Amino acid sequence: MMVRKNWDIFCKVVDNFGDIGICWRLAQQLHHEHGLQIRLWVDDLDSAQKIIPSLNINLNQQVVDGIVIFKWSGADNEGGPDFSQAASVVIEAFACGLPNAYLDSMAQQRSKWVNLEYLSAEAWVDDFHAKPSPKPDGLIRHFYFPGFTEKTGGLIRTPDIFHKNQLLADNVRLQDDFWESLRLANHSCLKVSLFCYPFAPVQQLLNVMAQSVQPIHCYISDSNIFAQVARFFGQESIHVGQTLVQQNLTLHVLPFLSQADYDNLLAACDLNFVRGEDSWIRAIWAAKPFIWQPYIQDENAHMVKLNAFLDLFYANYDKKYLPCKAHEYWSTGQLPKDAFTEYLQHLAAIKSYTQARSKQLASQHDLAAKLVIFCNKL
Ligand code: TRH
Repeated sequence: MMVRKNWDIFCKVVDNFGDIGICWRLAQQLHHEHGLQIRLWVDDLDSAQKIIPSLNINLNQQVVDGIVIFKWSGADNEGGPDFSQAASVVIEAFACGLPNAYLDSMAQQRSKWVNLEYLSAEAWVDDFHAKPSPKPDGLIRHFYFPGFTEKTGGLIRTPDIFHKNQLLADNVRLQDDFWESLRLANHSCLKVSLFCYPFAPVQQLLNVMAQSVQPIHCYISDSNIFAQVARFFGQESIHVGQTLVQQNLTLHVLPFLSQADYDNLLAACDLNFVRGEDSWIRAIWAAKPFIWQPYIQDENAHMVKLNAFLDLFYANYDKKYLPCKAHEYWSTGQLPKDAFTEYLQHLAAIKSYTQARSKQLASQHDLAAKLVIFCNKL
């Protein structure tokens, strides 16, 4: 009988859904594609349940889709799970910290230790990726940086996702089925998905879309921008399932979608507003024009991250100023009508460029494959 290699992934939900969103994707890919036995340790099952709907938040240990999921408190072993059996490879997601009892066990088992960092397109990532940091007890913590160049740890991507998205984007019948699964018609008009942080100029965007010369349908999932959206439509609150209309804008309020359906939504729309880390990468694989809002950081570090990405992604686009301006406006809390209108006028060209650029990135080795090779070599 083949003995599966066992890996542990530790995840702390700092804020929102990106941390668990990425850890869950990675866990599934390592298990289903690379045949690894995965235990995923999560500190916040309530948030995790949004991403893993079948998760039972009352269980400290359970198996979902072949992944063993443990609840951990993030602190030490006091009345908590058994940390005495460290895995052969340990992924610490986003420097979440590991329990002392588990670190002791890692030292005894001589576990391989990888800290998975946040994604950035900044140039320094090439040099810092895969650097080791030896500890006095003999353990070595390795810094694994996802990234856009071959020198980094790659981008999280299952092998078929780019192709799957293209199929949906090119096939009206598949799109009809998708919209029908959401109990919506496949409207023949400009479709915009909107996922962003509450400090984005949501009302300005809705206003510009309402005044657009063409009909626009906008789709928002259950999220923390409901208050702004309600205010724009002159309502006290809005709820899932509602459709709201103002001038040329029709807005559909969707439930929080499964990760697979969120991928479908991005592939079925003409323009996607995304945020954080995971939806940003999904928008790249959807290969439709997108506007990314980075997670806000102290001292405007997120703007440095944003500009590094824009420089890298749109490096060869002759009208680079269009996506760059749109991103800058969106992340600095303003959206002049003229800038957005000009962006929309060039949407077809931006789409062609995005498709080619995304395809190129999808031809590189993905994060899970590179991570497995990296850990095997340690
Ligand atoms: O939720 P986020 O804001 O997460 C953020 C980022 O990861 C950020 O980098 C990190 O520092 C911070 O958390 C702590 O945005 P993100 O990364 O796009 O994650 C959202 C997840 O939710 C992603 O996996 C896609 C998923 N999603 C759905 O599954 N269904 C939906 O309907 C929507 C809107 C999102």
